[in-house]
Amino acid sequence: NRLKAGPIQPVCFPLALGAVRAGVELGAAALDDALRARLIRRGFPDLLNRLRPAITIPAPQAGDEPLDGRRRPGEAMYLDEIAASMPPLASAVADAIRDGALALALGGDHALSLGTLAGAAATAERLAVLWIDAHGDINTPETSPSGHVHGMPLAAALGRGPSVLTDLFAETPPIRPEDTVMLGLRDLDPGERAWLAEGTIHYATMAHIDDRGLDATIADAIDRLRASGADAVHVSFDLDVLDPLLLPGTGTRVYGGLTFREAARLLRMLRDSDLPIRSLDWVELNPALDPSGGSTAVAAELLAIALGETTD
Ligand code: B3U
Ligand code: MN
Ligand code: MN
Repeated sequence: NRLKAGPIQPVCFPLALGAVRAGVELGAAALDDALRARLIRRGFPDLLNRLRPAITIPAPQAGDEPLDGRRRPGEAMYLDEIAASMPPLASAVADAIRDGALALALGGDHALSLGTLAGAAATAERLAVLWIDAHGDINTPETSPSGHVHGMPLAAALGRGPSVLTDLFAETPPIRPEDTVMLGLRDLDPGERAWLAEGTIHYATMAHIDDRGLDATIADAIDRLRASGADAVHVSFDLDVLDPLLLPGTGTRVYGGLTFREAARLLRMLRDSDLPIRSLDWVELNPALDPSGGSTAVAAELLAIALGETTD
C-alpha cells in the first residue's frame, strides 16, 4: 500500500473542461502548495521527504470563449479536447507507478480520471477501483443531464460511452464492474440508477452508510476490493463527497456529505489497510468558489492524513 510509505509523485492536471466551470483548474497547484506548506508548518519531515516535485501536465483550456454551458441533447461537451489530452497524463501516471511511487493526480475536474485510470490499468494485471464521490460518474452522453464529461469517466473505464473515451484504454473494459466499489453517493441520475440496479457494481450511498454504520461500510469495501483478487487498487477521491458546509469550494455541491471526521476515518482505514493502492486522484477542488481558503485547507489536511500524517 503506497499511501503509507514510499515515494509520492504529484501529477498536476489543471483541467476545467470536464466540469464546464472556471476555477477548478486552479485546484491542482493550490493543493500541491497547501500540502507542502502544511507538512512544513506541522513538522512532518518524513512525509515531506516522500513528496517528489510535482509534474504538471498541460490541460486543454477553453480559449478566449467563455466556458459554454449550452449543448445539444446526447452531446458531451469538449469531448474531443478532453480525450486528446489524456495520453500524456496516463503516461505520467504509469511512469510514476512503474518507478515505485504512489501516483497522486491533483485536479482539476474528475474527467482527469480517464487518464489516471488508463495509466494505472496499463501497469496492472487487474485493476480494482474505489470511487469516493457524491456522484456516480457513470453517465454516458445519452444519460447525462448536463453533457459534462466529469460525470462520465467511470462509465468509460467500465466500457460504456463514446469510443473516443473507451479507446483511451488498452483493454475494453479495463476495469470490471465487480472490481468497482463506490462510496458516498447521494446524487444519481436516472441512467446511473438503472445501471447500479443491474447489481454488479458494489456501492454504498450515504443512506447505506447511515444504516450500516461507517466503519462496517468501509470494512465491507476493503474486503470487496481485497476479494477481487486485483493486484492494484486505484482510489479516486472527489472532494464533493464532503459536506458542502465543510467544503463549499467545489462545483457541484450536494448536502448530506461526509464530515471531516468521517472522511479522516475512511482515509486512515484505507491507508492502514493491506490493499495494493498505487494511485490516488484528489479532484474537484475549486478555490475560486471559496475565497476564504478554507476548502483548500480542508482538502490538503485530508490529503495529508491519507498519505500518512498521523498524531495517533
Ligand atoms: N451527475 C451529474 C452531476 C455531476 C457529476 N459529477 C459531478 N457532478 N461532479 C452529471 O452532470 O453527470
Ligand atoms: Mn466525480
Ligand atoms: Mn462528484
